[in-house]
Amino acid sequence: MAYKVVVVGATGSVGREMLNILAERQFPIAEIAAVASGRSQGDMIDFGEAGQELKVQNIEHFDFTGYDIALFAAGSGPAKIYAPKAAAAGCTVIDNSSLFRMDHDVPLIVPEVNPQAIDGYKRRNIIANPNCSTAQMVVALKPLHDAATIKRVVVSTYQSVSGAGKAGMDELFEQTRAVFVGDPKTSSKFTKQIAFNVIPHIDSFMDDGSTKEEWKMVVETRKIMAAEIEVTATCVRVPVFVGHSEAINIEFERPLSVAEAQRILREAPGIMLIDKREDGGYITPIECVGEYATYISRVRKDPTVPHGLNLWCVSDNLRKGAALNAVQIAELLGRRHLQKAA
Ligand code: 11C
Repeated sequence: MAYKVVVVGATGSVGREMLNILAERQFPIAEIAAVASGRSQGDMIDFGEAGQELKVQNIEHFDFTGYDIALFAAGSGPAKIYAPKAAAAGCTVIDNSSLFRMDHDVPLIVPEVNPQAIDGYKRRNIIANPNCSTAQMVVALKPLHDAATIKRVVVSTYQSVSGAGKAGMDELFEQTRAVFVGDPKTSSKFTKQIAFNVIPHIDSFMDDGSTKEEWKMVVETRKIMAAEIEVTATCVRVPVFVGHSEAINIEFERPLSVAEAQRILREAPGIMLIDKREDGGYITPIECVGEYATYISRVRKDPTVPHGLNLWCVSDNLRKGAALNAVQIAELLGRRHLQKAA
């Protein structure tokens, strides 16, 4: 069976990656449409290796009737208006924004972690894709949780500027150039200079002093994995173009040795363990760009609690953190549901 697929927000960084990944993974496509705001109407974007070009259509006039799957990467504003319209027209929405993630009748899916939860999609015909920093973390946590039950997670993130879109990448590039040539440095996307700096602030502030990015890591992890897990996060923007990194401290209910955790991670879906205790025997963000895997390094004991481990987790935030996960959800949807309906 092949599907009629729409990518909404097709001209943005994540939308383009969705198109790339659909082609790379040879997703069974009967027809594909690229949709974006009126500003991009008529633009041509590449699809696949065979030189196919898609003409961008205006979301305001797009009719979702007859399409099977819509991958939304347009942000919460357009998702609020157009996702329910698409869903009502019979097109299953996989939305990358934060808008629907915590709605109880919308499944929030990472296919390696909670594939069974996708069955609830029929209630609204909408499936939510998690925040990038949550997605890679739960891929790492899930197999360890199955082995020794996680009680508490303390995570510090090192998030690339591409999490803030093309404007974030442009700001890092421009500021870096300005530093070298002695031009004045301006910040508009980030609250402080990002070139040669780090900023402990992603998304808006909440009443308790945490940021929404930190809150998302807590509530999304609980929704995807287990409501009992305690999570506390500090999210930091770093001058890296692509690839989010996370230092994760995990406290378990039962003992789990470093060797056993490494064996479990080596065999777990979606994970590559690169963990040699020598110079360079670990992964850095620049090495994971364009890759599918979530990389784990630096697995070691935390001797300050009865059953604790520390690890380092890196992934391409535009891929596993967004576009790849969305396409994997589409594949799962096809396997579990759409073929049965055909
Ligand atoms: C960042 N994680 O790095 C954010 C981007 O809720 O989907 C994705 C925000 C979201 O800035």
